[in-house]
Parts: sequence; structure tokens; C-alpha cells
Amino acid sequence: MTRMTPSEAFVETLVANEVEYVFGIVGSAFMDALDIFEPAGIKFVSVAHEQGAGHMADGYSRVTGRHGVCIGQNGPGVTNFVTSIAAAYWAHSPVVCITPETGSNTMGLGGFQETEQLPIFSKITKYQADIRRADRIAEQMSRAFDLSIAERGPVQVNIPRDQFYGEIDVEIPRPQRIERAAGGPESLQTAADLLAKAKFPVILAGGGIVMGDGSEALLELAEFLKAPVCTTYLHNDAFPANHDLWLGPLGYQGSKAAMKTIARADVVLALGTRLGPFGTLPQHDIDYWPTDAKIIQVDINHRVLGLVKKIDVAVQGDAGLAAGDILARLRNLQLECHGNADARLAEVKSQKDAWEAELDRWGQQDGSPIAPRRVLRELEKAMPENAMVTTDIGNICSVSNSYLRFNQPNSFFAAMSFGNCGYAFPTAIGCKFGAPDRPAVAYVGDGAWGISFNELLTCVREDIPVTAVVFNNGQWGAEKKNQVDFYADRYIGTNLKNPSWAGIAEAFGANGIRVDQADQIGDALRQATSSDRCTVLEIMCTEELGDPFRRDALKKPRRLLDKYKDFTVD
Ligand SMILES: Cc1ncc(C[n+]2csc(CCOP(=O)(O)OP(=O)(O)O)c2C)c(N)n1
Ligand SMILES: [Mg+2]
Repeated sequence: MTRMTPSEAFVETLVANEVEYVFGIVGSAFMDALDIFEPAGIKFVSVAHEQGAGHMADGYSRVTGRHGVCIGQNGPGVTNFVTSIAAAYWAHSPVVCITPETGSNTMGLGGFQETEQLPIFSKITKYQADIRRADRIAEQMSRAFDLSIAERGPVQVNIPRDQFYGEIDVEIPRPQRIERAAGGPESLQTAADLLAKAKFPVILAGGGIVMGDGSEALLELAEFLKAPVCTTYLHNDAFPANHDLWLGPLGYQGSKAAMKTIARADVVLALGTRLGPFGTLPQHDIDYWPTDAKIIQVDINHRVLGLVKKIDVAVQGDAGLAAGDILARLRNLQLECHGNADARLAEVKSQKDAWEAELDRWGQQDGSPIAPRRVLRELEKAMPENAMVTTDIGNICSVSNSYLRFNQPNSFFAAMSFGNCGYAFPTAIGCKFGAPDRPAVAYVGDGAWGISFNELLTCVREDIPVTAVVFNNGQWGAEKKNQVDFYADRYIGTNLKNPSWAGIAEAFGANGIRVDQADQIGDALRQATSSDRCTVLEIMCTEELGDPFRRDALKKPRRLLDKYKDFTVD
């Protein structure tokens, strides 16, 4: 035991967990601890809005696999975190959200910046440490750090502001890392037996492959089986796109080649995925989920096994370790699918060629402003090999799912199932902190840019050279698409009036490039990603829109009252 102040114990716990950066906005509630960040070797990254700090912590944690940490002032600083922590929850990001609270000596009196901070985060965190005794600060905080990694998600450390003061005797716990396993031997053997008898096995690789460093194991298994690999929705970096067995992503704006191939499967090996409902909806009018196939689902979290899709084998295990284990078992078995490998692979190739040809055809439009698919194809061609790409929620960002291909894991950081506009840019900033040698590129619609461009301030202040590609189509396009399809082209709240976003960037002290010709896009992206300053690449796009997000969830409007009768659509 060592005698120290709770602030010192707090900072020493950050040090024990090798925290390099803490993202946030300064506040008196934690200033006593903040004051010794620098001598502890921790950089406080001062941001424009706490939501941005939460997303930065998310991006940092996703690219490094380590904790992303954010902190803010009690009350409003903390409530500003909510959206970003919900996003991190659905991205399975080990984010530690530190929430100083109003003083415990006045809590309940309605003083200043007071709200109950635990209920707000209760459904979007894996664990909430509530520090009610200063002498437990290190113990409870360490528990939160450990669980964030073990359960892969955000945790909260709530500290009444008076608990930073005083003197305590404390031992700083060492981080605890729990070894993962491939799964139960019986379920793994059943999986291997099914795969051995499969005539058309298909692998579906999810985020668990990336998060668990399972890419090598997956590659070996896929090559041994000669089984094509689809990736799950928004996990395009789970298998290298330059590999013959790669098919691309399922889900919204995914790959037709992936969908048509998985539809043919008699056995699907789903590795490291919860098979989320949104990511497995029919697309391009293809209802691809193979309901007659045997489904093997592997996930570290037993709660998601069989939750959404009917499955035949449930393996609770690490996706990469399970892939390695299954491969070892398959080496002792006779494989049916080796007999027809040439025919299967020829079919895969022809599906891939057909999809590429279709994308090429769709991306051939000329003119200014530029059609979104042309924009996305040009960006794809010019994207640096080792880029980290974040994407926002919007129509053009969603269509980009067809065009974003990666050859290494930890490269794609989309706004995941929480689906908040404003995710991509601050997340790219966090990614850049995590991997400063790799270019970080955010794809953002002009509407979502309005939510998030304040973090240009952070980039300029902290000298962070990220690239924001802003698709200027003058509309909240994804929502306008619903008004086109369902509401007789009545555009309520979906038209935007933009300033020059490149000009705004310059005014902030960043680079601004505006492009309205397709043949300028590649050079502009190369210039932006090689610049040592933050660059906003504003691309002038047509109003063309791809398929909507939620055709499945909307109905044509019916009105019963006479005064609204003209607003019925048949
Ligand atoms: C924070 C938040 N607010 C509202 C929405 C609803 N929403 C989904 S997509 C979208 C439009 C996005 O427009 P933009 O960013 O301009 O991209 P575009 O669709 O035009 O490509 C909106 C408003 C959301 N997902 N998140
Ligand atoms: Mg837009």
C-alpha cells in the first residue's frame, strides 16, 4: 500500500493501463487529476464537443485494440457523451468514459450541473464503476478497464467530484487479461464434421475476426477449404479484398457476388458475428439468406448465438482461435468440397466478374456535378493502400460499402448499428492518434458534416492531418430518398443550403479543396492524404440517390382525417 491522493491513484490507474491519450473538454470537476496528466505521460486532447471526444476514443480503441478514454465536466459535459458511447457500444469498442459527478455532499439538492449519471449510460455500457469511496478508486476503475477489454465495449467510471481529494492508502492493480479459447470441443467437432460433408461451404467473416486478430487463421482455413469468404455488414476489412476467395460484404449496399454465393451455400461458417438483423436484410432484391443451409455460428459472446438467425451449431469462442481449431480437425477428415473445388471457384469468379462489371457500368457517368457512384469509384482507385477509412450514415456513405475494399484488417471504421450521423470525422481523428503513420480518411455527407465539422478546431489546434471527404449533394439525401419513395416527393426538412465547405475549412486554418470534375478526384485525394495538414475535400455531387436504408420499415402514408386526405399515398 502506498499513501497518495485519490487524484494520484486515478492517474496511476490510467498509467497502469498504458493510457496515452485522454479525449475531452476541460472542467473543474476533474482538474485536480488533469493537472498531473502531463508528468504521468498522458496527453489530454482538448476537443470541440464531448461527443467528438467519445468518437475519438472509439476510433482510437478500434484501430489499436486498446482502451480509448474520454472525460468531461459533470452534468452537461457528461450528457454530451451519450450518443458517442451508444455508438461505441454497438461498435464493440473498449471505450472508458470517465464521468465526474456533482459533489456527493450536495447531490440531490439541485445545485449546479447535476443529473443522475448512471441511469443515462446503463443500457450502453458493459459495466459502471460508481466510486462512492475515494479509497476504492483504483480498484473499481481497474475493474472497469479490465471488463471493457474482456467484454469488448464501453464502460463508465463515475466519480463524485469531491472524491478526487484527500489521502488514501492504495495498491494500483495490474491489468488483468483473460485468455480466450476456441470453444467447446464437442461443438467444434460438430462444426468440422458438417464442413467436411459440405458440398458448397461459405465462410461469413465478422468483426470478431478483426477484433480477435484472427485474420491469419481465417485465411488458412478458407484456403484449405477453398471456401469463398463473405464479410458481414460494415466489416469489409475482415478478409483481404485482393484474395481470390474474397466476395465482399453482405447487407445494405453490399456485394451481389457475396449475396448470390452465400445463397448457394449448404453450410455457412459464421465467424465472429452476431448476424445482426439489419446486416442480413435482403438487398438488391436478393433474399440471399440460405434458410436451408446448416449454419455454424461462432462468437465470443454466448448471448448472440442463435439470437437473430436460426442456427445448427453454436460455438462460444474466439473467432480466430475457433478457425484454427476447426482447421486442425479438418486436416484429419476427408473433405467433400475438395472434389468440386474447381467448379465452385469458377462460379465464384464469374459472380465477382459480373458484379465488378455492374459497378463499372454504374460508375461510368460523366458530367458536373459528379454522380455519386462515379465519385466513389474514383476515390476507391486513388485510396492509399494502408488507409484507414471511416464512414458516416447517409446515402452516399452507404453506397460506398460496395466500393470500399481493404487488404489488411483494422482499416474500416464505419458508424455501426447505432447509425448516428456525425460519427465518421471525429472517429477518423481518433484512428489517426492510434495509427499516426497511416492515412485517415472520413467519408461524410454534407448533412452529417454539419453535425461534426466543429472538430476541425481540434485538428487545427492539435495538428492532426486527417482527410474529410465531404459529399456535397445539398440534401439530407438518405432521408429525402424516403420522401421520394413514400411521400410523393414532399421534401420536408431534407433540402440543405450549404456554404462553401472548402472555404469554411480554410477559414478554420485547415486545407480546403473543392472538386466538381471526376478526373480531379484521384489527385485531390492523393494531395489530401499526403498533406501534413487536415484537409477537407468537398466533392460536388448530383442529387442521385441509391436504394433507401429502411424500405422494410416504411409504409405508404394513410390519413383518416379529411383535412389531411391529400396526404395519403396509394
Ligand atoms: C444524429 C442523427 N440524426 C438523424 C439521423 C437520420 N438520418 C439518417 S441518414 C440522414 C441523412 C444524411 O444526409 P447526408 O449526411 O447529407 O448524406 P447523404 O444521405 O446526403 O449522402 C439522416 C438525417 C441519423 N441517422 N443520425
Ligand atoms: Mg447530403
